[in-house]
Amino acid sequence: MTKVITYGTFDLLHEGHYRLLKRAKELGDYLIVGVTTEAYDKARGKLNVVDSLVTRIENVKKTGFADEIIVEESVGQKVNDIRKYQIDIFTVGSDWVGVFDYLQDYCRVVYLERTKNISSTMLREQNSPIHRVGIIGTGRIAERFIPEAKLVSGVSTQGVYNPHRESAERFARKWEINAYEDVEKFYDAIDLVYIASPHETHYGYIKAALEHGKHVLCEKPMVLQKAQAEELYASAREKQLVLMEGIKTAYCPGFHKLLGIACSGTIGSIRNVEACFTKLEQTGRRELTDRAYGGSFTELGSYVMLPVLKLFGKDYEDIRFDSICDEKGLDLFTKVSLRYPAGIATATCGLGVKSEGRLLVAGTKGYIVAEAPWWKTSYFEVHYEDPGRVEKYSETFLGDGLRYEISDFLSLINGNGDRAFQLTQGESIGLAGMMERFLEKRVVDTERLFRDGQTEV
Ligand code: C2G
Repeated sequence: MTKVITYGTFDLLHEGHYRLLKRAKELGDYLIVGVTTEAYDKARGKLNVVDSLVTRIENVKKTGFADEIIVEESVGQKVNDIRKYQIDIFTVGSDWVGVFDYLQDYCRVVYLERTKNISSTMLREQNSPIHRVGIIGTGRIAERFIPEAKLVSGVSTQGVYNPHRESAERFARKWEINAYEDVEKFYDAIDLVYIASPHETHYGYIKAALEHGKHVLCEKPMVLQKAQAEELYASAREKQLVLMEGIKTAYCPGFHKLLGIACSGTIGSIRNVEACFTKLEQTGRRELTDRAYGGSFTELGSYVMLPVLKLFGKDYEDIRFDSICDEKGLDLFTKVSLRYPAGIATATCGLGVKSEGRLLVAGTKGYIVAEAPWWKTSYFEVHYEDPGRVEKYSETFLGDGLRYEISDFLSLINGNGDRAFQLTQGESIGLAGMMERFLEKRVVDTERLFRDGQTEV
């Protein structure tokens, strides 16, 4: 008798799970299915699991393919189970290719092809359907999205759209999803859109996605003009769709904890915020070659402006941008100085100048400091006048962190979720306004640069 084992969460059971179990059963005579516990899913960083363990076991049972169902509680359990149940074949979907090769010392390992097309609801009684995601853009950020989305239960990446067929196909092959060059077919196959195309294309794509009735998660900077942001949010509201700007820091638990402490009065009234994020970029990259929309502020400004907007709001009295630019007029380093009625702030970012990346929030009783990479907030300290008194805070930041924003996006779509510290629409509009002011100034400065032959503006 050939004994087969497979494992999974099997949340909101869908065709992908069903087909996997069917083919797993066909590999042998006896199929054991391991269903993960809530605690194990939490430990491996899976968010948003909706169904209870009991419901998930029931759903696996209903498929009729499992001869035996066991519970998976920890990371090392697979080897023990394979020995204990004298397993011949371990199988799992091809989205895990390579990960379980180490089990080859104990049994045969078979990766079954992942199911690319799933419908939004498989079980009729299911209240929460699976949201099928379509990605627009095939660049580096889009690459990061897929493994992170896999760790958010309730979403399935269905396909990618890129008007350049070859890019779409290359990307789709790598991630085992569908490639679309026909935009209508793309929209027919999905429920929500993740936009990770070049900045200046966001506005057009968001508009079209909303017109097709899709919820939108768009990478920062969402748009580069205030009026565009206002128009898009109004359109989303009118169509009862969710439009969300993806600045990953804004959705991660450590940053929320930091904001909570800053707003609690522990450090008194906040008077100064300083945020810095620099990342030396290779020459030749779009960020340093795109004269119209590249540069450090469009690339990193959203991160450094985020704590300023969160702590002081969007109604500044004065804003000033100072940049160091390259010979093409692209900013390699930008410092934004803001004055508010009760405080001051500086937000600094760089692609061609390295500095100490830190977030400092100074108040009348103490200060909070988070060192780089504070934008993936996992640790910060609170200091007071007495140098011996230091409070230390840690929080998990899992993987690349996109899972938090995807999870929050789903919460918004499902009409729930704690919105205390996430990015608000008003802040997102405020950011678009800053991008607009910055780019207007840069155009003027660049013209002057070329007129005067200067390199610094
Ligand atoms: N699957 C699939 N096609 C999809 C979605 C999922 O073939 N469109 C497969 C997965 O590859 C996995 C199984 O269905 O083999 C269960 O998927 P999940 O419930 O998402 O569980 P997962 O996180 O993949 O658990 O120990 C846990 C296992 O290692 C994998």
